Amino acid sequence: MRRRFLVLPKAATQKQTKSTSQRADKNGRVTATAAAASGNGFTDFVEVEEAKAEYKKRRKTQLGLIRKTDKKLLRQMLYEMVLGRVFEEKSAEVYRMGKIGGFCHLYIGQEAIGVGALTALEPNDMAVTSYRDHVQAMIRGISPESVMAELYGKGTGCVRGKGGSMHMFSREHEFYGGHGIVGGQIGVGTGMAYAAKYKGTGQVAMCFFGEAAVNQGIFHESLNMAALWKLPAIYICENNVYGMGTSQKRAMSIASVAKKGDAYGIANEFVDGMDVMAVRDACLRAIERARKDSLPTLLEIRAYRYMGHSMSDPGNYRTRDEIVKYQERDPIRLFQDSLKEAGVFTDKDFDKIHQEVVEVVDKALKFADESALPDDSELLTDVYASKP
Ligand SMILES: Cc1ncc(C[n+]2csc(CCOP(=O)(O)OP(=O)(O)O)c2C)c(N)n1
Ligand SMILES: [Mg+2]
Repeated sequence: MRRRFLVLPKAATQKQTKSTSQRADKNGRVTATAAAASGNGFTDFVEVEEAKAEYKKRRKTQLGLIRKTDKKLLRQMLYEMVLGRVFEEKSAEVYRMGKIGGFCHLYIGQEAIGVGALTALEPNDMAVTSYRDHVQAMIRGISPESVMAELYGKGTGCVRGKGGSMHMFSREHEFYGGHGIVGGQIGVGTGMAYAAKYKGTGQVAMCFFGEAAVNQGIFHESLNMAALWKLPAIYICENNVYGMGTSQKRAMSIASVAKKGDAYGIANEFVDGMDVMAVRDACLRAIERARKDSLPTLLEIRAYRYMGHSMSDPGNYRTRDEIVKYQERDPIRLFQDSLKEAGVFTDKDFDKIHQEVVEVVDKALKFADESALPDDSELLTDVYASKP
């Protein structure tokens, strides 16, 4: 029953590795010429080795955090991570069978970010994210059934089948999408934080976006306003190394996203996104800063996107070796190893969680399969367009 959790996207078939070991200078800057000179591949195995060494150094702290955390919560965190992984694997399978239409962006490899961050929030706090949203929607409490049904475009989906993969949403769960315009949700998240402050609700707003969104104007305008107006906003950059087929190293002049917070006087941290406890810890600090002092935080959380950008990605911009290298630090495996070492759970507990998850995902698939498409009468409801 034990699973290896190491999926490879079918498309990533290049075997040859063109290792560039291209490094940023101490300001995180990679020059365009250095990038160009490094050839086709942007594989940076050095980054993985550095992350391993850094993880080793704070291993004790990490085990300490686990021992201090409630066992029920630890179980929930692992459950959510495994659920995210299996749910997305199954989504890929049924997508290939033609059951899901349109775009479909999977979260495999990034589970520790969503789980570490969203389980640190209170239920009435707010969250907003990009199109890579299925797993985060479930962590916020939207049921796997209604997320899968939404993927299928069925009337029982959380957006009644009208949003699909990129637009999960639930007012009840304070989950405000699911946005397809890169960076668009950074403005929405800033507005959510502004609303919380204006109304004095005590909520904080957590806003997720990819590293490619950081080059957009909206990121800079939002951070400026959040600092100026002291908004309870937590900006989480999920740095998964790629924006579609473009490596961050080819697209960003100063590679450190976290440091960009300095330009606006915003507290910032770089976080290991393969370590769910490190993510949670950093988020708890940011949440406290937002809640108590009404101040924003920028977190750059580094993980790695195992699958293609979306289900239609040919994947010819990276090698299989590169993916396998990053998978040496698989977030689920790291967490399980730590939980075992800290004496919290055993292999038997892991098997039980995995079994539960498989049953939940099977149930979600059955529910989506058996649900009806939206009724014809829904055709013109909630549609924001006017007659010509
Ligand atoms: C404004 C805008 N420009 C371009 C696109 C096309 N596009 C969709 S996803 C994407 C890459 C985004 O990468 P990143 O922000 O790193 O997020 P990730 O997909 O890695 O989660 C691009 C360029 C878009 N949807 N919106
Ligand atoms: Mg990205």
